[in-house]
Amino acid sequence: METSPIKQQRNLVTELPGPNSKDLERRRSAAVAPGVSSVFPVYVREASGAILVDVDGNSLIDLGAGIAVTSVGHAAPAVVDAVQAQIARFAHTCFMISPYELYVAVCEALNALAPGDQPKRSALFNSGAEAVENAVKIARHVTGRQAVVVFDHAYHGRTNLTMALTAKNMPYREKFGPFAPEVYRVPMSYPFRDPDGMTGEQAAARATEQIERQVGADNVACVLIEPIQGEGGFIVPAPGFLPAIAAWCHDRGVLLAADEIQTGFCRTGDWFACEFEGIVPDLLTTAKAMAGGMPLAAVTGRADLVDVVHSGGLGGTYGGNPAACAAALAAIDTMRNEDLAVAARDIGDTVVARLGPLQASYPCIGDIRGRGAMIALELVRPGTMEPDAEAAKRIVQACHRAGVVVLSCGSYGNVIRLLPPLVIEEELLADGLDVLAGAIGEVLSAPAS
Ligand code: PLZ
Repeated sequence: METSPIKQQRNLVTELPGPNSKDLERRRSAAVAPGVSSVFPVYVREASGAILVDVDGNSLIDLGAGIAVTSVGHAAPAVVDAVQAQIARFAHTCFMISPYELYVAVCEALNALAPGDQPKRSALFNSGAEAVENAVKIARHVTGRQAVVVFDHAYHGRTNLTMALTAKNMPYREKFGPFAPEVYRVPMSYPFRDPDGMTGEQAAARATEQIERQVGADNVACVLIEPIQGEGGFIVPAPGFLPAIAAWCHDRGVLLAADEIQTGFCRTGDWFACEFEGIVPDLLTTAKAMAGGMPLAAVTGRADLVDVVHSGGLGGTYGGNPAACAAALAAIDTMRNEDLAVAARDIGDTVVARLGPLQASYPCIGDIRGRGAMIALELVRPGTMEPDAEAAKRIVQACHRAGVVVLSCGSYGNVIRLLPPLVIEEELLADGLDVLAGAIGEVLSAPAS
């Protein structure tokens, strides 16, 4: 691996946020719509690997990767080179007007990597939400059916259709309706909160029985699911749940659309989380890590389905932007060459080995779960299942003050999640986890103020 220009070490030279960040925060509040918020007002000047350098010269450990985006690391050399070279050649033509090879090459790569051996086709877009919208467009067009089934705790985006698909009201949907129709929500398999001993098959039956009763299988275009839910709380369904849902879909002519926008591209220790239980979705949405930090998203699906949509039915001005495509090819190469799926598994093992033992000392840690480099802690009030969002918030804030960026998530806001760049160095990860463990000790031992 090339040596990075920025030292992969945490180093604080001011309190956080520092004076320059505070100045920028003042400018921001006069200029930026407050509806767009930031979890921690520390402004970034540059970044490399798993280190963010702020405008005051502090080096922070990034255990969030911009929400699972910079899996190949910040400023990954191959991505930087590819983007710079492409921008100098041409930045944009619009693929729908004058096409170019990079778009085709990204679709070829996606078709080869996506689960299943059947012929596939892909289309490229700008954001995860846009990819999800297009998966639904394709599913409805192909099946001639309208209903879309989604799950409790699901997150699929912030556009009008994807707000309807997303489960949580605050902050995503509050007063932003009316929402798109023909969206139906059913229970997810949530082993920590489901009745004791409920199997994946039983949880699937609970969901499919509700679909049949409330929607009617014949009306369903697709079942849309995150194989491991991201924003909803890193919820890993019980074994057997996804295969049973897939089988139900298959038997009823319902398309299975897997949203792997957060889980995809090595994050969970495989190229895609569906692979863990051998699920082959009919449609797959991807974004985030695919392009190493450049905005790019895709729908990849069975050729016999995707080919049904009429010419000109899908597209957009920027979808498959050349620089974003160049970045994607470089990021995918990096994942392959550096075996980042294996790196993700190693990260998961390290995180669980470090944080797992804390559960014995802190009964507030109700659950530690996830797969690969996608691990979370769910916090509850001791001896209960009652979510403790306040504790999660205080732990996250303590980490931030110490120069470690961790994120919370969860329908109840009580989950702390780790999504480090997959190239994070061992010592840096160990330091980040020590800070998190220290913050957990500090917050969970102290009485709530
Ligand atoms: N599907 C599974 O995780 C994006 C959203 C953060 P966009 N998740 C982070 C926020 O608060 O906006 C996401 C996802 C899954 C779809 C999306 C949407 O992807 O690129 O943010 O549109």
